[in-house]
Amino acid sequence: MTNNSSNSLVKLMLMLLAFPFFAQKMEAQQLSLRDAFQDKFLIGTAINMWQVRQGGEKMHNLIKSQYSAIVAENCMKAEAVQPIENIFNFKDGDDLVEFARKNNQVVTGHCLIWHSQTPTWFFNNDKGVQVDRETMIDRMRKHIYTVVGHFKGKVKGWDVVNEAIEGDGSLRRSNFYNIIGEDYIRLAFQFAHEADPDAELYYNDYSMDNPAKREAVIKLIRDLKAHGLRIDAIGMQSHLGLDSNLKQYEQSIEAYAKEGVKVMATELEVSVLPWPSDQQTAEISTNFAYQETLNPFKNGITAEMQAKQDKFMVELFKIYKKHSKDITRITFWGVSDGDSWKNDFPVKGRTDYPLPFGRNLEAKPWVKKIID
Ligand code: 9MR
Repeated sequence: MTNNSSNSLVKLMLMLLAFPFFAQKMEAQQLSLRDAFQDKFLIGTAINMWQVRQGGEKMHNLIKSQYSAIVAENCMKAEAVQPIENIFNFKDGDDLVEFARKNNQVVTGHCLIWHSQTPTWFFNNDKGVQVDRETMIDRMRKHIYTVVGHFKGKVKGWDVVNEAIEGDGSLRRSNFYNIIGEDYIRLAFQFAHEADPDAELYYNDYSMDNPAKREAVIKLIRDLKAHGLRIDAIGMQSHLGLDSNLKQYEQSIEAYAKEGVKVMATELEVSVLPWPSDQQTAEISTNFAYQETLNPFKNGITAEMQAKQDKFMVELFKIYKKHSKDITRITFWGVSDGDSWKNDFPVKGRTDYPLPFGRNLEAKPWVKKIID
C-alpha cells in the first residue's frame, strides 16, 4: 500500500469513528425550538427562582438554547414585589431579567392586577376593613407605576389584568371589581401605559376557547379601544388537556386577531391526566381529593398516551403556524414536567407530563416533530 492510500484509509476510519459524535451534535443543535420558530413568533418558558439560581448548567443551557422569551412564574406578582404596603422587593425580578438578558431573551411582565397572589393589605385598612374606591385606585396606581417603572425598558410587555372574566362571560367579582367597579380594568391599562409608554399591554386569561369568554374578551378589547387605551395582545393562557377543543381554540385566535390585536399562547401545557369533573378550568382555587385512578402514570407515561400527546401537539402547532402572522409568542408554563404546577393541580400529588421536556430534561418526541 502506498503512503497516500494508507493516509486516506486512516482519514476514512477517523471520519467513521467520529460520525456518531457529530451526528449527535448536529441533532442536538437542530433540536431547538428557538431557532425553528425564529421567523414566526417568540417561543418562551416560565421560570422560577430556583431555576434561575440553582437550576444548574444543563437546565440553563436548555433554557438558553430552546427559548427566545422568558416570563416569571411567580416573582413579579403583587405578593412578591409588594408584600407589605410601600415595601417593594425587586431582587428576584432583577435576577430573572439579568438571566434573560445574558441569554438574549425577551422578558414578559406577569402580572399586574390579579385576584390571586395579591396580598390582603391591598384591599383593607389597618383595622382589616375594606378600603374605599379612591384608596383602592391610589394603591393600584402606585403599585403599577412602581413595578412597571422599575422594569421600564427591560420588559417588553405586561399582563396588565389577569383572569378578570368568568366562564359565563361576566366580570369576576374580585376585590378589584367589588371595590372600584368595572372601570378598574380601564384604570389598570391607563396606569400601565402612563408608567411605560413603550411597553406592550396584554389581557391574559384561561379557558379562552370558551365562546362566552371569547365574546366577553372581544367586548373588553372594544371597550379599551373606545376609551383610547392601548391594548396590544390577548394572552390565551392555554392550560390544555388532550380533550381540549382545538376548533374553538382556533376560532378564538381568529376572533381576537380580527379585533386588530395580536394573539399569544402565554401559559401553554397539555396535561395527559384525567380531569376529575366535566368542567375544566385553571382557576387556582379548584381542588379535588387524590385517588389512585386519577394518577395513572405515576411510574411513567405509556407509549400510547405519549403518542396521543404527540398528535395533539402537532395539531396545535399546525394551528399556530397557520396563524403565525397574528401570533407574537408561544410560551410554555414551565421548563420540565417535574417543575410543572400541573403535578398538584387540580389534584395534589399526581405525576403529569405536560411540557416539552421531561423530568431528566429529555425532549418529548413531539418537540422534534414540531421542529421538523
Ligand atoms: O405556576 C404558578 C404556581 O407556581 C403558583 O403556585 C400559582 C399560584 O397562584 O400560580 C401559578 O401560575 C398561574 C399564573 O400566574 C396565572 N394563570 C394560572 C397559573 C397556574 O395557576
